[in-house]
Amino acid sequence: MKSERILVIGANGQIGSVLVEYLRGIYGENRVIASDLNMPDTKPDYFEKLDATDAAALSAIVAKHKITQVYHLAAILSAKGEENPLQTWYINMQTYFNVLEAARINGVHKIFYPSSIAVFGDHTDDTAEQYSYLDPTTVYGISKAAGENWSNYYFQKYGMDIRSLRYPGIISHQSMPGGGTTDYAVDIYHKAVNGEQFECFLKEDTKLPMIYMSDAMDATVRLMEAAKDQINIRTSYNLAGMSFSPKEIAESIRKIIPDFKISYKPDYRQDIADSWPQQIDDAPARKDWGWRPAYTLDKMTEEMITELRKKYHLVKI
Ligand code: NAD
Ligand code: AKB
Repeated sequence: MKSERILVIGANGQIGSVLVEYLRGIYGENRVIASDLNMPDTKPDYFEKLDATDAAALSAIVAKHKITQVYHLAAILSAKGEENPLQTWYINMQTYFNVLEAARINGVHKIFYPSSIAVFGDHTDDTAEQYSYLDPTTVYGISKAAGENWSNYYFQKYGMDIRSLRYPGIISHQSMPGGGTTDYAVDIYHKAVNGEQFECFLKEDTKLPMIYMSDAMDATVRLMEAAKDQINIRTSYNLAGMSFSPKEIAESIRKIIPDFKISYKPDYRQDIADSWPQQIDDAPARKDWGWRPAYTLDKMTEEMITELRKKYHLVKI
């Protein structure tokens, strides 16, 4: 485990910025190379500036650092993706093809590919099973469904050890989301701790699958560290944390901030949310590699508010 050399692509994003630190805590600082389009202002060590649509540049970084595992996070998410569908398709697919080929050519041992609940569409029931029909309505969802199938193809054809999760909306205090339909569930906490009213772009009863960042990190590394014979799904595993509506998250916040106010002004993201399932059945992940989430909505709310109050210097630490 300690001899791994890991490349995280899209490391400046909501998940990447947390995942890099999480992986460094396990494998060691110098064994996790972060990369993204731009160097962060802090100019960190072990960072490579990379546009992952550039196949040669990506392959050179993999070879230079003798990379053994790649976590490929770079993508344009559901809401932002609809602004320029063809560009979204190009970025999401070309970067993944470049990762698959760089890994195949350079003998990378393992790849992590994040999929999403966005692969489900109008013909999925309220609860999405592992093998529910995939008819995504966004270009983002179409690219994720295609990516899942390419993962399985490279596993079948070349025996490459590619592992994947269908993440629900991820909620974090460490980082901000980057253009998804579930982003409201992070923004709402920032408004609440700052004593501001929140205007939600989804209707009050729109229930969606979500997960706390800490659970998402646990699931990701648990999947990547599982023995090869425990991995029976090579497209992508359903992953569930919790499910709630804007009204329910507001109620959870009011248990700590009683005068918190929310109003509703649905926009184009409502149609995207309506096409997604309300809940995820993740039985295969639980059975194959022992997945169990630790956070409920109220437990997450408590931690989000505590951590954001520290961040905004609203409490003495
Ligand atoms: P994000 O938008 O916050 O971050 C994506 C990062 O990718 C950004 O830092 C961006 O600069 C980088 N990037 C974009 N194009 C790139 C390119 N050509 N080359 C290199 N880097 C590039 O996204 P996130 O929320 O951190 O999501 C990470 C992955 O997890 C994505 O694939 C996303 O689809 C998936 N996912 C996220 C969620 C969620 O709720 N955050 C849920 C399901 C799946
Ligand atoms: C989005 O809303 O696009 C993402 C996701 C669920 O994939 N958070």
